[in-house]
Amino acid sequence: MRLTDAQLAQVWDRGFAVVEGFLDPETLAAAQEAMWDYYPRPDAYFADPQAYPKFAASQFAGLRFFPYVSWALNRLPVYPDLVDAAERFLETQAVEVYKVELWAKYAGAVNYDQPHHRDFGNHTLVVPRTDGFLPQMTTFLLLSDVTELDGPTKLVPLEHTRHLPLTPRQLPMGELFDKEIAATAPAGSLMIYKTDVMHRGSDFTAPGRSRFAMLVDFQAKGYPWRGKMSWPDRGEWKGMTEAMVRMTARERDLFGWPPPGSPYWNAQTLADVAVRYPGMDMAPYEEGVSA
Ligand SMILES: O=C(O)CCC(=O)C(=O)O
Repeated sequence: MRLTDAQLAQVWDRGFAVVEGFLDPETLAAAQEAMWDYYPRPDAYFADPQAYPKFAASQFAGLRFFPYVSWALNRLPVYPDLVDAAERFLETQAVEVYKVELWAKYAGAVNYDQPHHRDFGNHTLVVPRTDGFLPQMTTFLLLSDVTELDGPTKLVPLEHTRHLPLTPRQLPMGELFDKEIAATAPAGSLMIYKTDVMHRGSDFTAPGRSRFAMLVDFQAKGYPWRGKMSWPDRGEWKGMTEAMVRMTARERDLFGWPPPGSPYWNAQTLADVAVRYPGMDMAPYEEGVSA
């Protein structure tokens, strides 16, 4: 679903927006099925939580990082309406994906409650500009229904925090809990928020519940003090070759791949990249390259 201008304006004004019905049903169903390559289905987990001790190691033990073994997951970060939202929010076509995480949480594995914090600490070496120049766009694609019982993200509208200094990024536990809004929404919804927004993970409030989401973050290209993941570092991870082959030239560009017309492309690189990525359509990169 294409975001409306009003929804994007809400991210600016309030700091976050929740868009229900964002993913189309086919994309959502395929991604949900593909998650079980990484995680136990809730029935299996809750039948014997002791069989999955790794989820008890920390709140972050359920994180799995891009790329994934299936296209059904790898295509989510380049979902056209998500890229469209990023281009419009960041006000440039020169955008990049700088983080992709899949996150599973299971009730009782660990206490998922967090204090309110701003995310910029590990998204930039400096601080966000408070006038909105060069924002980053952080998102959660909900892959399971998130009710009040399911550990929803809780966010504080900017009107309550604009006066607070950017540092320290974290408030004492309990502070601003009276101002927070729970991002409850059905599977397939999108939550967008800015990196200066106070928010927190919350714990499940009933047993036998689970929460699954993919977090995809975007920024304008060209500012090396910002970022989180290095895609070349994951070049040999399972799934990366298929992901790059199946993406369009535009979608690869979101991961830093040289675009059509880049001086990188010559007869040698066209031939050798085709060998590294069997099946890739190299035609977009051939223009202007002499044989
Ligand atoms: O999982 C969530 O709902 C939010 C987590 C969060 O804010 C964090 O770990 O920084």
